Amino acid sequence: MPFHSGFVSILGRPNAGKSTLLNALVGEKLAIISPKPQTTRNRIRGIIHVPAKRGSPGGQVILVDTPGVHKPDSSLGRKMMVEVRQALEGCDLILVMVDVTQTSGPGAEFVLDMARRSGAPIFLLLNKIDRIEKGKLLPIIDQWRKLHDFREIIPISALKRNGLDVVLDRVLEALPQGPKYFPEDQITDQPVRFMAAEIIREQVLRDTQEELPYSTTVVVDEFEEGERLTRIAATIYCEREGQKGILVGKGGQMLKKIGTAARLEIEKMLDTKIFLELFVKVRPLWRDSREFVDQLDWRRQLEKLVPPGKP
Ligand SMILES: Nc1nc2c(ncn2[C@@H]2O[C@H](COP(=O)(O)OP(=O)(O)O)[C@@H](O)[C@H]2O)c(=O)[nH]1
Ligand SMILES: [Mg+2]
Repeated sequence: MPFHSGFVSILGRPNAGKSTLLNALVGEKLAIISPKPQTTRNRIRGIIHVPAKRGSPGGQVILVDTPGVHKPDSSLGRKMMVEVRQALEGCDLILVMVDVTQTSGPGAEFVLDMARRSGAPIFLLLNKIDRIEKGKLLPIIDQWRKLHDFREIIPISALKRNGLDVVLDRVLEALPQGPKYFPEDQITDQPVRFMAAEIIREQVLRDTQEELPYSTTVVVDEFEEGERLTRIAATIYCEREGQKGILVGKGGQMLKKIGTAARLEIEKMLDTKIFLELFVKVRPLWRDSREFVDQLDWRRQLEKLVPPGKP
């Protein structure tokens, strides 16, 4: 078998387990995870280098995690859906992922329609099988089979890492012959400063409830790599004074808790000591500001630093 490679987009409703699958297949934490819907806001590439085996030169899978498919009601939501569509453009294969503990409704059909329109072959991944009895799986498979003639239907548990070898094998088989798109030491295209911002946001998601997780975003303002220490200054934006009060907490306790947990995670990721400074700012209705939401896009931030076409 010659070297196979290509772009594979994971598509599904919020909370299906898409980011968990990306992290499990790449073997590194590239995307933040939470039980709260709309945790992922950008498309995230993870690169899987499949080593050569006897008789096969291996391959490369560029897996693209996407925000959950939903009806947007803000500029942020619309931007997230643009990210989803961009991930589908020109991809070689789509993994439609569903949570088998949820009943499939119009939302699921909408996801399937989006996948169909892209024209790429579609796998169906039935996720979270660790949460249902074995006997319940067959009827679910039958029900989906009626909706579309999937190239493959694979039951998995992204969390328990069940069925993932099968997914990777089948994905590689389905991909065309192709080049090594990325060098072997690269596992993502995300800049580390964006990953640091995401790790801070993950802590915010963990420690806050109700509207706050959805009303916050994190921007890394400074990222200075020193010999012994990397200094990071970041701002957590929220929409109202009351939210700022919660994020800072009594005597600054909440912010300290978020900062400490985030620092430890970033230290693990970068394998260096971190000095992390966190600020909280109120920016009313930022989710409805197209300009602000556009500024958050790290791909755009990079374009500003390096104009397209320039090395
Ligand atoms: N029980 C179980 N939970 C899972 C599985 N995969 C993901 N989850 C959980 O589902 C929630 C959403 O996961 P996430 O990957 O963020 O979903 P996404 O919104 O599709 O990216 C998290 O709490 C995960 O731990 C699975 O296979 N089994
Ligand atoms: Mg996600």
